[in-house]
Amino acid sequence: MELKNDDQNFEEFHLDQPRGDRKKQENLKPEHSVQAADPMRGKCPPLVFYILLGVSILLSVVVLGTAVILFTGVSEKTSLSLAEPRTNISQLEDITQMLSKMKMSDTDLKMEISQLKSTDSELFSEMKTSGVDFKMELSQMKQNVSELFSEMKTADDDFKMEFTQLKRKFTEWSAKLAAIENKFQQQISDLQQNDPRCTPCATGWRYFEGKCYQFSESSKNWHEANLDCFSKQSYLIVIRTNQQQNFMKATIMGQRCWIGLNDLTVEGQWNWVDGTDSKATKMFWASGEPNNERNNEHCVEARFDGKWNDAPCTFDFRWICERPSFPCVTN
Ligand code: MMA
Ligand code: CA
Repeated sequence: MELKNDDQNFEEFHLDQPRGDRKKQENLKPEHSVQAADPMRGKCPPLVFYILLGVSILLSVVVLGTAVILFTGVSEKTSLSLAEPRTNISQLEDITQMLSKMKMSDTDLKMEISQLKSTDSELFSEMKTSGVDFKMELSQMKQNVSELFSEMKTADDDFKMEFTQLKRKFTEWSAKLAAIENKFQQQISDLQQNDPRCTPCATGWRYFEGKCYQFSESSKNWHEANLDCFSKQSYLIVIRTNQQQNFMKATIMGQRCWIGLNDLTVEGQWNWVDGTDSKATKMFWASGEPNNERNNEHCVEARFDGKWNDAPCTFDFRWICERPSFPCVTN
């Protein structure tokens, strides 16, 4: 801003002086002005003067040249060296900044490491403590489990003993209850039979202990007699109790009569027609029977005295059919 181009400078410089002075100055000749001002004019020989002038001019030129050379060299040098430090300084500043930053981050890192270390040690200590606690708890639990097992074993033994006792008691009580039930049922049946409004058996059938019986009027072989009963939704009499045996004996009144027992399937294995297990019921064999005379006696008769005898199935005897009684129907 302050600097102006050469033309302007020139203008400003010459505007200070009036135009006339400038003309006068331009017209001035250096020789005339020097000659006029020099008091030594005429005293010194002109050759020496010119030599001195030449030498001084030469010296001035040399000095000026040297100065110019030096100045340009210095300025070049300074311009070069001035630019470099600037970049160097900025680089240095950058590096310093980076270093400071690095220092800071290093401090931060150190702090973080120290924190991590302390956290780690805390964690380790905690883990150690909880490990010890865990071990203790585990040991306690093991002990508890073993105690529980032992208790359970004792309880199991006790339970087994109690269960066995209970089973025995149950069997006893079941038998007693069955006996009571039987007696009770019999009493009901008897009551029902005595009740004129109750008809537990169809006409022509006799009621006895919950069942209906029909004594045949004719005689047939065992198979025909068996079929006759089946046709009447009944079966040949099955004798399970003393009462039934006595009832049967009283019914037949000394006549030979087929009952529902045979060993037709396997010799010596006596089967009741309704599937009742013959080994579980009392048998009323006559003395010396069954003898399977002539290897041909597989059906059972009640003799005149009611006792049982194995006889040939082809014999014709009277027979007794048996069937469950109807529930009591009152009008
Ligand atoms: C006799 C006796 C029985 C046999 C019958 C056959 C009367 O009893 O020997 O064992 O089954 O005869 O009728
Ligand atoms: Ca016989």
